[in-house]
Amino acid sequence: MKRLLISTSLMLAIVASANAAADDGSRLWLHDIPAADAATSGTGDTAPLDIAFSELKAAGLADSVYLVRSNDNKDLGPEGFCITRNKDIALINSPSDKGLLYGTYRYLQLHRLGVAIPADGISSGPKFPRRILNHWDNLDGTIERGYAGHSLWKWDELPDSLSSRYREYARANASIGINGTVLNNVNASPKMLSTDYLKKVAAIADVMRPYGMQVYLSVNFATPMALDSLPTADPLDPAVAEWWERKADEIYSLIPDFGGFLVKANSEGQPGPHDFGRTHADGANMLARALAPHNGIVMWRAFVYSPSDPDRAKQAYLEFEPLDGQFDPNVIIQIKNGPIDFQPREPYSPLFDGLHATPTMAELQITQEYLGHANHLAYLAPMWKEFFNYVSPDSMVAVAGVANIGDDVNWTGNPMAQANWWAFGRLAWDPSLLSRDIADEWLRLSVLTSEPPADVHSALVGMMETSREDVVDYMMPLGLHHLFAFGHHYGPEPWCDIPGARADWLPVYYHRADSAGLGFDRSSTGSNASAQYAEPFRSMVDSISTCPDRFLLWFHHAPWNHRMQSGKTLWEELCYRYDAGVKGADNLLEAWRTAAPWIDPEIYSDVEKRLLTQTVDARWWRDACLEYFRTFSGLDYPADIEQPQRKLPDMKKIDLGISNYENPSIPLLDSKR
Ligand code: BDP
Repeated sequence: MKRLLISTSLMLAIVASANAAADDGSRLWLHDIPAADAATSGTGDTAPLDIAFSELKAAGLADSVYLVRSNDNKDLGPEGFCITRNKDIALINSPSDKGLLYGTYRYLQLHRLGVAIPADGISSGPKFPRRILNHWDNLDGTIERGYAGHSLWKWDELPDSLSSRYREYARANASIGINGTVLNNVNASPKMLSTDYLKKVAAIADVMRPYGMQVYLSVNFATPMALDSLPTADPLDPAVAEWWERKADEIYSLIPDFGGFLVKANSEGQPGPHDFGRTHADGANMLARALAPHNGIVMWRAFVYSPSDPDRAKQAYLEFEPLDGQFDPNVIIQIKNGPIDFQPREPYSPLFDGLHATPTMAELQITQEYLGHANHLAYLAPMWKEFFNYVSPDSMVAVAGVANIGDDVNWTGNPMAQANWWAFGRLAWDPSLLSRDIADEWLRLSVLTSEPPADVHSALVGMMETSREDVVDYMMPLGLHHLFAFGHHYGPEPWCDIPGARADWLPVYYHRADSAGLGFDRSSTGSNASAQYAEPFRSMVDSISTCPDRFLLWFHHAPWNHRMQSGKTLWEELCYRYDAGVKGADNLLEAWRTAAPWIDPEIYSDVEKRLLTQTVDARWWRDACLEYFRTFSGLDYPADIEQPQRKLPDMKKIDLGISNYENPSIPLLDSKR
C-alpha cells in the first residue's frame, strides 16, 4: 500500500468564532472559517491539496489534521474520503487530492458544529459522479429566473480581470462537494462559443480547477450557422460534424478539463435536430462524437413540449422513450424532476421509467421560479427527497441544480435561500441524508450566532422543514399546478386565459375547473399520461380511489363532492388546504420571531421582512384561487377557516406588470402585521 503522509507544521491558535461585525450573508456557511489564501499555501504537490492545507492552516488546525493519500477506501469512489481519529490527531484519507479537499471541508464543518469524530470514523463518498450547477446566466449579465441580482460572471471584464467572487464561489461549491458548473443559460447565445468568449471561459475555468470544479457550457445547436455562416446545422452533414470537432479541439486547447455541453434543443423556440428532420439522438450523438476524444460529455435536455399530444405532460416521454438505447455512451439525458416544469409539487417525470439503456440525470431547480422567488421561504430539501423517494438515485449518473446565485452580496437574495444551495450540494453528495439534518447543520453554520434553547432551535428547523409544503398549500394544493400569472410565475392568475396564447402556457388549461369539478384527467379515461409510469405508481394514480390526495387534481378531474382520503369533500379539502397554507406562512413568521436573539440583526430583519411578505402573498393566493374556484363550485366556505378577505374583481386588478423573460425582482409588498 502506497501512503503519502503530509502535514503542515504551523500551529495556529483556533480562530475564535465570535464575530461582532454585522453579517451581510456573504460568507455563507463558511461564515466562521477564515478564507484561506490558496496562493500562500504550503507543501502540497497539487492545487486541491494546497487549498486543503491552507484551509486547515487558516482554521488553526494544521498540526492536528493529517491528510493521507491512500487507496484504502476505493469503494467510496475516487472523490470519497474517510476521517478517523487517533488521540488528538484527525486523519483524512482519500485516494485523490480532490477527495482530501472534500474531506477537509467536511472536517472543518464538523469541527465548527462541535461533532466529535466517532471511534469507527466517518466514511463518505458521492452518490453521483457529476454534481453540477446550471446557471441560466445571459451574456448581457441578466439571469433568466434569477432573483439575486445580476450574473456573477463579468463577461466585459474577462479574461483580464477576475472578480474575487469567482474563487469564493468555487470554494463554497467545493465545501459541499459540487464539482461542475454550466456557466450560461440553456437559452444559449451562439456567441458563447466564439474564440473571444472561450478565452473568458478559460479564465474562469482556471479559478475553478483547483477547487475540483469542471466548467461546462450550454450551447445553441445552430451555432455553426450563427457564428460561421454554415448553410446548415444538420447533424448528419459532415461539414457540420467537422465544425463541432474543430470547435471541441479549440475548447480543449484552452480548457483541458472542460466538462462538456448542455443542450436545450427544439424546445421553446431553440434550434435543434428536428429543424433538419433529424432526431434528438442524431443531434446529441454528433456533439458527443466531437467531445468524446477529449472525454467530454453531452447533457441533452428532455424539457420539450412541442404540441404533438394534447397533454403537455406526456411530451418528453413521447419524444425520448422511442430513442432509448440510441444515444452514444457519453450522452446523458437531463430530465426535470417533474413532467411539466418545476411546479411546487409534481409527480416525478415518467421518462425516468422510460429510459433503461440510456444514462439519465435529474435537473432540479434551486432558484425559486415557481416558489415565491427570493421573497418566500421554501426550503427545498424535502421536495428533492420526495423526488428521490420515487426515482432511485441508483438509476442516475449525475444531478444538476438550476442555480439561485447572483451577484448580490449575500449571493441568493433571500438569506434563507442559501440553505437551498447548501442542501443541493449535500444531497447531490448523499441523497440519503435527512432534510432536517441538512437544515440543522446549515442553521448552525450560517444563521445562528449562538445556540438557542432546544425549543427555539427545533422551531427553526421545523419552519424550514414545513415551508415548502406551506407554499404548496397556499399556492396550488392537491395536485393543482401552473396557476401562475402569465410570464412572471410569482402571483396567482387562475383565470388567465389569453386568446391566441399557447394553451399549455395558461392556467385554465391545467386546472380545467367547471361546474362538475376540478383537475386534469390524465388517467386512462383522460389523456392516459398515467400509462407512461411503471407499476405500481401507474395503477395507484390511475384510479381516483387510490390516487394520493397530493396528486389528485394532477391525474383526475374530480367532482366537487368527491370524498377525499381525509373524509372531507374536494371543495372542503381545497378550502382547508389554502387555509393551512396561510396559517403555515403565519407560523413561519412566528418561529422566526422567537429566534430573534440568536440571529444576526441584519439577517434577522431582512428575513423577517420577506416572511411578512409571504404572509400577505399567502392570503393573496388563497383569496384569488378560492374566490375563483367558487365561481364553479358554487359552494360556501367552511365556517372554521379564515374567510377570504377580497373579492374576485379586486384580485383581478392586481398586476405586477412583469413580462416573460425579463429579470423580475418582485417588490417586497407593503405588509404591516
Ligand atoms: C422554464 C422557464 C424558462 C426556461 C425553461 C427551461 O420558465 O425561463 O427557459 O423552463 O428550462 O422553467 O428551458
